[in-house]
Amino acid sequence: MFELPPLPYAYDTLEPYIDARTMEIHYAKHHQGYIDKLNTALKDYPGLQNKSIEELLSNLNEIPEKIRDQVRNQGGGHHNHSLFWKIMGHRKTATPTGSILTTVENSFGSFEEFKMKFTEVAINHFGSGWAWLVADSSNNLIIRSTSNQDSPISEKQKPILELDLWEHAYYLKYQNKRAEYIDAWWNVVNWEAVEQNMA
Ligand code: MN3
Repeated sequence: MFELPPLPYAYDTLEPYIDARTMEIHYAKHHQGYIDKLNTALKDYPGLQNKSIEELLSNLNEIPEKIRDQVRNQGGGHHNHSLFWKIMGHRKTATPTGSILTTVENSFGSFEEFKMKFTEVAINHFGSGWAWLVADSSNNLIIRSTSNQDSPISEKQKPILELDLWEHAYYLKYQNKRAEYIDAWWNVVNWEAVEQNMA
């Protein structure tokens, strides 16, 4: 059965940009909730319980139709949040350096250009979902968003950087002001973790 992975830092580590209360509810309640519901969906499918979350989401067509939506939504919720915690943390560098910076510059012109485009996609995404930097199968970098808890890995894209756009990620501190949340979030991106995702 799937379990909540440890949060790699304390609830208040991302203060003041992301507040401790939001982190606690988001991690201990929302993420745990996706895992509980995923486990419930897989209860009668021991063959699927042995698969990794990546395997399940990469092959949604092979999931029995009866639980496919649950695996897509709850499994996606589990996987997306697991990735999201990792790409945040105490920031060591204000902007990416080294190979990730070069790759971003090659794909988007400059880091500022990349940041602007990603922010625009995140602000303009309608409703709940995620903003992403992904690599496609030819290793092209793409900025996109997905709805609900849909994962790019279901479309053979590799997640590199992601931002939770659900109101539960920011409502306590920012209410309806998604743009302010996004602006603050750039301060807690852990570029070393993002670079590892790119490798
Ligand atoms: Mn969330």
